[in-house]
Amino acid sequence: MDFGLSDELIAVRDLAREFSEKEIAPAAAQDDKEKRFRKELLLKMGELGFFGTVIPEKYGGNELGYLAMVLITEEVARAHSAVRVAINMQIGPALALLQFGTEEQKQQWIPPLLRGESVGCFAITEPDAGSDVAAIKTTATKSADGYKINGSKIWISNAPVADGGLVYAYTDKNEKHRGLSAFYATFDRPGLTRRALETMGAQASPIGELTFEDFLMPKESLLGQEGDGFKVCMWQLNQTRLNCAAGALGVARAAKEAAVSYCNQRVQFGQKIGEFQMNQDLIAQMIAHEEAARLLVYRAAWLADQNKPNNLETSIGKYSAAEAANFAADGAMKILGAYGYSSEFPIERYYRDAKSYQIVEGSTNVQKMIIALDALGYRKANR
Ligand code: GRA
Repeated sequence: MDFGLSDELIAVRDLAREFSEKEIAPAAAQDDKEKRFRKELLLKMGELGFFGTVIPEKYGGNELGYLAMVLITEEVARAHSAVRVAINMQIGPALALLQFGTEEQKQQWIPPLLRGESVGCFAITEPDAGSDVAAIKTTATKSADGYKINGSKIWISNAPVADGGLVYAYTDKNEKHRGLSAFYATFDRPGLTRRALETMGAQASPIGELTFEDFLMPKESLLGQEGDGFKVCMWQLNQTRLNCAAGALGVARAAKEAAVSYCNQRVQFGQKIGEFQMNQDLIAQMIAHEEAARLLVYRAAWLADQNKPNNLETSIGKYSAAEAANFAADGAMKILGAYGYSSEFPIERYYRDAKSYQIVEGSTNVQKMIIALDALGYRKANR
């Protein structure tokens, strides 16, 4: 067992850290306040190869691997969690195209996603279908001209700004999940209405509704075969879940760092507040949760790099990292008191952003369900 990172991975992590500290962190508070999506950040991250670590060179990637992806995302999220959402919106669609697309689809759509030129998204969730993906109602009707999409998606990250993305819709409603299909749609065509939605955290990551009304896509938009949609979706979610888990590690680390630093500065009752055992208890727990989650997330990434199944390990990592982020943000809030609660300091942002990790990419309960059903022998997670 080797817990060390290769020199190459250390260099990748350091590059991502330097970039995040210089280009993302200084504007994070303002971006959050103004709900500012910075396309130029996307282009810069694209240029640095941040979206291409799990994509072959022939499509514009650099093949550094899943562990590299996780290290980059953690650094970005430590600076600003909302920006790491943008990473997932590029990598998720690119990976689904790589895994299920035709050569033409890959060549056409992956490189602009990796460069950050084409802003991506994935449209799964609907008003009546969140955790229960098979319950979605959006339909894709085939005609001579292609597929006509009708239906409404909600809570879609990047909905207000995306140039295109993965859209999941039923081509055959009678076949239950086996009638679901996956599409890569470009949004530069009639029949799509967007509506931005407000949320508690991840303010600089635009989110909203996509309503499709007779939205016609060419037949070349279909990913894989008709009926492959559920498989594509579960596969895609396994990748984006891992990336999301890495984001939670970044938030956990940022909150812990702020708490430790404050403990070493703030004096009350004649001593630094780090001297108080109740604060030490919080710091120790933060560190133990964060480090345990990190090892779990890195293990899931390492398995992916070995081409081994990692659905179970990804769920365990995502669950643990989301809890670690929330524990750390909550603990930091307690330690910083009014300064933590104040919007002049980043803790309240960490706190708001941490919450999202218990909801997105499969809620905490969905992860627990996957883990427990596997343990009980009811439904294997790695298949
Ligand atoms: O045997 P079969 O042919 O009928 O196939 C079944 C099963 O083998 C079928 O799907 C297959 N399957 C899989 N195949 C490969 C199921 N899971 C997998 C897999 N991992 N890999 C139906 O299976 P089932 O077990 O009966 O499915 P289910 O009970 O309907 O659903 C399972 C589950 C709850 C896990 C699924 O629906 C799920 O993952 N739900 C969570 C949805 C989710 O994660 N949504 C996230 C939305 S996107 C988002 O949050 C964006 C955030 C952006 C960001 O911040 O990063």
